[in-house]
Amino acid sequence: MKTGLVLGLGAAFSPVAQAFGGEPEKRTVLPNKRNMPPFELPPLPYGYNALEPLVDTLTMQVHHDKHHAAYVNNLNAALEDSTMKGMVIEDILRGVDKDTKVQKIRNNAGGHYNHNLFWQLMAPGGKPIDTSGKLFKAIVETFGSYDTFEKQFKDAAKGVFGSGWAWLCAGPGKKLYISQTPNQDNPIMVNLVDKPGVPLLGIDVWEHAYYLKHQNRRADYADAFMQLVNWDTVESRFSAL
Ligand code: MN3
Repeated sequence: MKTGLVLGLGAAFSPVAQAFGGEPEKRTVLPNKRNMPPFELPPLPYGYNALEPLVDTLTMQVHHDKHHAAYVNNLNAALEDSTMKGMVIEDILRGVDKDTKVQKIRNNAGGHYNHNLFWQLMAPGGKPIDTSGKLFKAIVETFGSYDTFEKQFKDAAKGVFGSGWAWLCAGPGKKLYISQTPNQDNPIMVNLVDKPGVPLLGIDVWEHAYYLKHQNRRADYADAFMQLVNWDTVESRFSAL
């Protein structure tokens, strides 16, 4: 596994790799089996009902067991006849582009990576940001205040047209920025996004993430999500860069 990571993440040419720096094994975003092929559906890090009442049990069951599972299965199937077979997930994400021949890999690799991250970005009751930590300092430096950041992040979530994600990312030099991606694209897809970077925090704004509870009220869901954020995860991702 270690060899694979070193080989896979030694792509010093990409802005994402540059943003990581440090020891090769530290460059991976999620250093564990779920990033290595064949890809597997990770268990939720908490119970289906653990995020109630902000995110309901049925939504979590369907979202994880059906939607995320489908991305994993479809990704493994799409890789069967691909030169990308055997790559770690980050390299697949860096490799996809607009070519329709990699459309299925693009959609499902993004779907797997994004959801794998998404589950870890929430915790029952949320875990508050450490106001004495480096991430908080960087947020205040970049956005002026934490509240301004949160407003801009929620505005980005509300502003995604159709299905997609809003992100807090770190670009080269660990510079923070907020972005949006359509469908299951993400900021690691250097051939597809204007500003590539490392996703630190991401909100899934596909209707499957919130419609049963919040119906058309995406803003309510974004408010709920912010109460559930596991800032320990976000901080550790930022620290690892
Ligand atoms: Mn989803």
